[in-house]
Amino acid sequence: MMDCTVSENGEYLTLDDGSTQTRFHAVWLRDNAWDADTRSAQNGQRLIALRDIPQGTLIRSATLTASRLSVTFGPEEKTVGYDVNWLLQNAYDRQARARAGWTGPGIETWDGKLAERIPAAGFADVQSDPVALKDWLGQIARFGFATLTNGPAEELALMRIVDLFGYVRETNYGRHFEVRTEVNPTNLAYTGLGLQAHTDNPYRDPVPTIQVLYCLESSAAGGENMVVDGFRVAEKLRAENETWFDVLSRYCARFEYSGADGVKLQSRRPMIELAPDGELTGVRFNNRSAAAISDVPFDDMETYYAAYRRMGEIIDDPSMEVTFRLEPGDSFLVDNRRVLHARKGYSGVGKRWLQGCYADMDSLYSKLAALEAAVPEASR
Ligand code: NM2
Ligand code: OGA
Ligand code: ZN
Repeated sequence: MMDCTVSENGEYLTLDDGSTQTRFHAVWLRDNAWDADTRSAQNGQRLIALRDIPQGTLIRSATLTASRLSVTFGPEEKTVGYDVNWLLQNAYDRQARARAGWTGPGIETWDGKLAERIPAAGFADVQSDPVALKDWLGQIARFGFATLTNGPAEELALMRIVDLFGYVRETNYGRHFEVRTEVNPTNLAYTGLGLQAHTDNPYRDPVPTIQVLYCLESSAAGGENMVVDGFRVAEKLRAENETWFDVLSRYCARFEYSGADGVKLQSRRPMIELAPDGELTGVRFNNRSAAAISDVPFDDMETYYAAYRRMGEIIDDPSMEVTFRLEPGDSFLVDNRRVLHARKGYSGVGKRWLQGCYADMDSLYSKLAALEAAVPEASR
């Protein structure tokens, strides 16, 4: 039996299910009212601003009937109904996290052993089946990458992938770009060189949060792709040496690209990015585009370089990587804030040709959430 008590001064109330007490402040409850004067019935957007809620808002009374909580607020003398389950889902009565570098429950970090269960789907399935699409997007949210196989070996087929969940992020490289050996390459990606595992475009702010790479030809020897979980790399670095994790998250690195006429992209961001509450939100790592590091104080620079070196060693450790070879019609998508991608060098007879483009994770999460709401787990 759930029980509700209001604190003496009316500043908060407590829901008690017999084992857990969950407190909610008066101002928080009032701000999260869902009555027709507070929220638009058409689109759910909030109609009021905080200035419309009196400063000294308090709880006059609260009554619980089944899963409905009715709260009367003063000085407005306004009564609002709440779904208790909604309140518990949005509860915040917990201790602040002590340790930087945490990830939420929706994230599963991985190493090379993920090779046994590479997140994957078939091109035709995600195009035609919303459940298959939901599962594929869900794997990207959880693991930060997934492959998609057996698509058409047709130019611009990668756009049909982006169309499933979002929008292309156009850049100086175009709406899409051709990844193949060129005579005067404006980027080392457009050569047969191997590329160390990296995140793309760290010199951009914000970075594109998705990259899609789609294979059209792969008859040349070599050119396999590898992916590495940058979040697992950060966790490993932190476990080995907390100071190293700290310098890479506290100080900004710098990145730069000016390989084409009229382009001079520059950014100042840490290699390990944390939210203000310590959540691990991103990794930027790209040897080709790292600029002079000039934001680390002299006294910390040696430690910074030791940390940077070790981060690179962890990234290069074969036990951290998942390797696959794209055949024409195969593709993969990475969360470019998290998962690093690499390729082996290729040469000799035959050709290798990929098309790539950027997009963003916000619309992918949105599509995933909408599909989850439309195709509930239980109905599968
Ligand atoms: N390309 C493939 O971030 C990078 O510079 C990697 C990006 C040229 C769009 C290559
Ligand atoms: C890139 C890149 C990898 C590949 O274009 O950003 O990393 O497989 N390419 O060619
Ligand atoms: Zn790349």
